[in-house]
Amino acid sequence: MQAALAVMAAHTVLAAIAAAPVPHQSLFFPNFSSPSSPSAQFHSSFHGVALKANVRPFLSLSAAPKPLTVVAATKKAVAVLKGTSTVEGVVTLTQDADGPTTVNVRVTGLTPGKHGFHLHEFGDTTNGCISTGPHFNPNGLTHGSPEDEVRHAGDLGNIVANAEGVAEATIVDSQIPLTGPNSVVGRAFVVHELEDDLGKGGHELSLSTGNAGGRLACGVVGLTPP
Ligand SMILES: [Cu+2]
Ligand SMILES: [Zn+2]
Repeated sequence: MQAALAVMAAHTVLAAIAAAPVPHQSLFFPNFSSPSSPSAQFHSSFHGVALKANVRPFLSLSAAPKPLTVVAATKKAVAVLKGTSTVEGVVTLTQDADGPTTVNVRVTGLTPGKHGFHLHEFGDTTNGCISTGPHFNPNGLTHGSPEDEVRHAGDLGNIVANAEGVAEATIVDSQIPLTGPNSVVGRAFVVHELEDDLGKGGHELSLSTGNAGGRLACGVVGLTPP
């Protein structure tokens, strides 16, 4: 047991040293090549006391700064919407720290009027937009409007196309973060054929999809440079 721990510790030190090479590096290699049978050579070349003294500073130095950097940064992401029709678009997402996410949408090729616009659960388009699954719904609620308490996180309501078939919108929403357990990075936007009834249409699909009809175009959310 002690031997196993010592080997693990040696690995940690080795990993840390690989990132910031020091003259002692060569001392470790004979042990690294046979980690399952720690040899006498290991103990004679490197004492337990010395290991402890080295491991702790390395761990605390390499672990602490990372989360701070990630939390403080502005996150940006993009989704390029494509489908089997002429409908296409670009959606950009920006989130400062843990504030709301701002979503800028431009979709072209639509019929004039309202079209349901959602974040669906999966970033999978292997079978077209259908494989993006249902609306992103981490809290297990029913379909609603973006303003409702009871809604899917992915419910972003409708975008409205003008007479030229172009829909442009800026949406600010707190339920579609770019970090954390409910991050939408890797999920997909879908623009629909019909208007989303926001859960209030009385159709059998109102409380699951808003009865928004077919999926015209979709795109997976991916991180972009800040
Ligand atoms: Cu949808
Ligand atoms: Zn929904």
